[in-house]
Amino acid sequence: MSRASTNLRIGVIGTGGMGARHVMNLYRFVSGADAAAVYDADHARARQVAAECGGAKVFENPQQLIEDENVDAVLIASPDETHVEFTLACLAARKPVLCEKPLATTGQEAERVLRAELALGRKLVSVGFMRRFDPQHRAVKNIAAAGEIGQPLLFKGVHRNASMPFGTTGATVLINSAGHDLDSARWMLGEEAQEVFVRGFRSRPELHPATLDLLVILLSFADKRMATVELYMNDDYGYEVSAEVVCQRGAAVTEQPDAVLVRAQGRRGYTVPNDWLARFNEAYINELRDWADSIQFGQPFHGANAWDGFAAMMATESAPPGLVAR
Ligand code: ISE
Repeated sequence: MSRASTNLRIGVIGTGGMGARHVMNLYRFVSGADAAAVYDADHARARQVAAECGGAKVFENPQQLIEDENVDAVLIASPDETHVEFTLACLAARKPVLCEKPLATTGQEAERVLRAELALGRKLVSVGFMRRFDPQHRAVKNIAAAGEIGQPLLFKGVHRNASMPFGTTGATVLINSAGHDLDSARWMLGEEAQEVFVRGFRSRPELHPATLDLLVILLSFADKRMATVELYMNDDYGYEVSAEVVCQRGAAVTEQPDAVLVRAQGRRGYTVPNDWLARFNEAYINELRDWADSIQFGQPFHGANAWDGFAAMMATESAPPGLVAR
C-alpha cells in the first residue's frame, strides 16, 4: 500500500532490538510517518529490517543519512556511546531528532548537547523516556496533579529486569536504566532534584565483581519532597516497573496493564512480561505518533527534551566514585 508522499520521512540510526522495533512501529502503527532510511554498523541487519518494514533506503554512512534531503527527521537507537555524536550531527543539519535514552553517558556530554541546542536557538532534541506516554504513568501523574487526594508528597519507583548481561556494572545501570525512573520522579512531582544519594549492591557472589545489580537512589527536591527508586536488574522473575505518587490523602500507583488473574493448580496470580518491549510497546507507539505530529503540525512534543536528558544523568554524576567506575 503506497503511503501519502506528505508523510514525514524518518531516518533511523541503529536497527538492533530497540531500533528494529521503532522501524516496525513506524511501518505498522504510525500513519503520518515512514521509516524512509536506516543505518546500522551491521549493514546486513539494516538491510533485513528495511526489507521487512516497507523498504527503507539503507545507508552505509550515518552522516549521509542525517544530511540526506529525503530524511526529514532522525531517530537515534544506536549504542549509548554514539548518541551525543549523532545528536550533535542532527543539530548541525537542522534536523529534528528523537534520541533514545540515554542522551549521553555523562552529564558533561549531555551538557554539550544542551548548549549546542541553545546556541542553535531551536528546540530540535527530544529524548526517548517513553514512560511519559504510558497510559498508566499518565494516569498517575494526572491524579497527582488533580489534587483530589491532596498534594503529592513522595515518588516511589520500582524498576526490575529479569536479568542483565554478565559483567554489567552499576554505572551502566545508572546510565542506561535509571534515567527512566529519575525522569518519572521529576515529571510526576514537577520539581528538580537538589540532592541525590546512590548506593549499589551485588545480589549474588557469582556475579562479576564490578556488578552492582541492586541500586537504591534517594532524591530530595527543592521543596524538600523526596523520591526513592529501586533498580533490581536480576530479579529472576520478569520485567516489572511501578511508579507511585503518595499524596496527603491517598496514593496512586501504576498497575500492570491487561493483567489477567489466572487460578490454576492451587495457585492464583498474574503473568509478568519478560522485557520492556512487551510492557511499554503502546508507550513507544504513542511517543512516535506524538513526535511525528509535533514535527508535521508544529505542536508541542509531550515527551522529554534535552534538559530532561541532561537531568537524567544526575545519579551517574552523584554516585560514589567506586560505583561509577569507568
Ligand atoms: C532498557 O534499555 C530500557 O529502556 C528499559 O525500559 C529498561 O527497563 C531497561 O533496564 C533498559 O536496559
